[in-house]
Amino acid sequence: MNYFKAKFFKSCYLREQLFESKKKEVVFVGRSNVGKSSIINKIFNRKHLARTSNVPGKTASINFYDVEDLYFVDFPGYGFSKIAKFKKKLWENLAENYFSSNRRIVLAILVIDIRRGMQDLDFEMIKYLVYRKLYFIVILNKIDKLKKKEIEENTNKVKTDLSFLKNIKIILFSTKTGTGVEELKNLLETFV
Ligand SMILES: Nc1nc2c(ncn2[C@@H]2O[C@H](COP(=O)(O)OP(=O)(O)OP(=O)(O)O)[C@@H](O)[C@H]2O)c(=O)[nH]1
Ligand SMILES: [Mg+2]
Repeated sequence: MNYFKAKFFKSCYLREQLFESKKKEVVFVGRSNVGKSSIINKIFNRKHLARTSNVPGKTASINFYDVEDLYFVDFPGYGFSKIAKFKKKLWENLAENYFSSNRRIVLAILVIDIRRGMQDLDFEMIKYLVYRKLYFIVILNKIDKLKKKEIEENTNKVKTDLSFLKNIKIILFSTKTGTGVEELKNLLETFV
């Protein structure tokens, strides 16, 4: 895939803005602040194409990026505090509409912060992806933040947590050091 050709396509805040698409889609989901948008930028080798921030909840819309025959779909993060219950509802509505519309979702990428591991909402997300019969992988991001031994321990914990799934693919990743980028790009090529 020629990532030089990656460009922003559309932002959808409301279900009415979702459009019919014939293209294959790769969708990034996960808690707020785990690094979904940063990973997309890393793949594209562009610093600021996808919006990132230190403030959780930066991505408020579903953002579509166009790369040749694929859309990369950057989801808003979940895991908002109780104060923002309305945001949770908004997220669920938009997500439900996205996933239940007739789209060619070839791959879902669940991003986890390796320091925090699998949280309740991540399990809910997985249940939902299974229910939707979507093929998905897990990225353990921010491995630059941990020592080698901690990476091993936390990875094993996630593997145990996910042992109910058969052959789930897990990629260790860091947008800071570039670990995992080639592995992810190689995988993406198989979906073109
Ligand atoms: N150390 C480190 N920081 C990272 C890594 N990836 C992302 N970050 C930082 O984590 C913060 C959140 O990154 P985003 O890419 O905005 O996260 P997001 O998952 O898109 O967040 P939402 O849009 O709120 O759901 C930013 O400050 C990034 O610089 C990583 O691999 N290592
Ligand atoms: Mg984001």
